[in-house]
Amino acid sequence: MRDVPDVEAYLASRRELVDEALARAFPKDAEPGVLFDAMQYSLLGPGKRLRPVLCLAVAETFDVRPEVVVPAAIALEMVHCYSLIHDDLPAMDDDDLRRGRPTNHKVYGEATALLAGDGLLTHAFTVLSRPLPVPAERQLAMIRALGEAAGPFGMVGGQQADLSAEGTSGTESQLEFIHLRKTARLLQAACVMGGLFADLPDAHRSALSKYGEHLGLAFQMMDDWLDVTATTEALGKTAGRDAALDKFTYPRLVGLDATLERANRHVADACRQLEQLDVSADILHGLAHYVVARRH
Ligand code: GRG
Repeated sequence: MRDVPDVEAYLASRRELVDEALARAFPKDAEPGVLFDAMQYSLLGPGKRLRPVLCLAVAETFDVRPEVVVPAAIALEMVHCYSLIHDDLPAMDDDDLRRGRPTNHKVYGEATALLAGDGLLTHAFTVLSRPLPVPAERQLAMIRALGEAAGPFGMVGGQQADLSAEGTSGTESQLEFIHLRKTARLLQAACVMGGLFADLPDAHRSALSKYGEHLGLAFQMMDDWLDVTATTEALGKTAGRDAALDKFTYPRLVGLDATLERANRHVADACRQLEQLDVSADILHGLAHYVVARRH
């Protein structure tokens, strides 16, 4: 029987590594001060750090030292954090609470929140393009993976589709179109980028990419499920927001139980991909299960 890895301990230790690197990402005296304050207010807030941890975990599965992976890990968190800041803006989901604290625009105003998001998005690519101890073509592939996941074929496209679907209903494949882009692509990119730190055959890269996609779809289903079942205190963001905005979600389309069942199916599919790798991938199994076990 497979040993159950201590995923909580792994998450805690790698979050610490990521948090330390994020805290060092910008010089203390950078100007204009208000912009850097706004960027760091959101970036250093208490997030789960799932995208950077996934990137580290994939690389470590192939014996890459985590310290080497840190620039890619923090670039992922910067892109994620930008998306949260913009997602919370009045023109988007108009939310007051994120990571248990007032949203960026509530503290710094809309214009600075927009710029803080822009600053994090663009700086992520500066960080990721600094010299790394990997062949240039693999580093270029990392930059491309992050750009594709964040851009119009990924998160930005998913956000537009999500906004356009408010107040409507549709088919399950239309909902999957949104979730794939809005959420899964960035989690998938985290896995692909982690794999690019190692010299792997194409079959392994493809398995890691599919693992990330299934995990990402499960993650967004759980996000929808938690929005209905968890409290604002547990989530650190306003619970019930999807219903308030009349969002097109899995609980609305198929109900709570079927949402959970589909999320578990994607986790099983994600784990099946790991069988293609020639190494033991216990932490990656554990992280896939964490996605459905999490309660915030
Ligand atoms: C370009 C103006 C402009 C806006 C784009 C791309 C975008 C805004 C928004 C992305 C859509 C988005 C926020 C999707 C939701 C993904 C999701 C479930 C986020 C929550 O992730 P967690 O739970 O958050 O990992 P923490 O706080 O733990 O990091």
